[in-house]
Amino acid sequence: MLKIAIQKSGRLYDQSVQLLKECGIELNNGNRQLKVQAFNFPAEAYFLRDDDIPQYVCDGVADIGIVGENVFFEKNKDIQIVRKLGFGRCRLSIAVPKSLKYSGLKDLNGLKIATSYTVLLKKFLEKNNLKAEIHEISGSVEIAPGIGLADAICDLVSSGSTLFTNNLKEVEVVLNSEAALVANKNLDEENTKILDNLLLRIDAVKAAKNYKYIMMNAPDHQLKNICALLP
Ligand code: PRT
Ligand code: ZN
Repeated sequence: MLKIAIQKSGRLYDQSVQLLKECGIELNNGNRQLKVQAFNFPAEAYFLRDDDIPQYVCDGVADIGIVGENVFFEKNKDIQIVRKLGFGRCRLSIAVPKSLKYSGLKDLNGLKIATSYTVLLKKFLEKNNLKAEIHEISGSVEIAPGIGLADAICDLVSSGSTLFTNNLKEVEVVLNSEAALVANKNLDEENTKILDNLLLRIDAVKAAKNYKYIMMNAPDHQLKNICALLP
């Protein structure tokens, strides 16, 4: 029985459950239980906070899980990414007040940067030989400069509208991220087989989506050529 950890609510929940469904794995989580047995696949899902998933997978409480790469790299546990999943795309970026003149990385020296991603920010600063102060906060990072708590922030960005409404501008990308399937490194033989089966299904779902995308976007005159290439 493969134990799969999924975010219990939030941005990754819907697409995680949808992906499993497309793989033929139905979870009836109508009552939002913590643990749900799949109908038609030897798996059960655990619904957890995304931040806890790397630890649970590392400890073997869950065998695999779906988390953002941002969480995977920040938590830095001894687990592995076995597939990137193509949803939940965002970037971890440094942003400064719009009014601040920014001409390059060296302008970050001496700034106080608010973030929940202290591990990733520290690595980025070290890699670029920068001396900035990291101020850890757990939520509403984007308001930190406006209330005088910090000079800059390092937070997740997708559309950019949160930065815009808080009078901030994105100046450096620390990490590009998407949802990923992570796995314990010591699965037993039975669970390795079940995971291999799941990966085959995920790859088939992805291939079908790519194919549909090509078919929908190809100009008519090219469709004939594409069809000729199909098995
Ligand atoms: O309760 P739990 O701890 O499980 O959830 P959470 O509140 O920590 O996470 P959640 O549900 O907000 O995000 C889960 C994952 O979705 C993240 O770890 C990322 O991998 C991914 N993701 C993708 C995002 C975003 N896009 C995103 N835009 N996570 C957060 N945001 C936030 C960001 O922090 C900022 O506040 O959205 C705001 C910016 O969005 P834009 O569109 O205004 O730029
Ligand atoms: Zn979280």
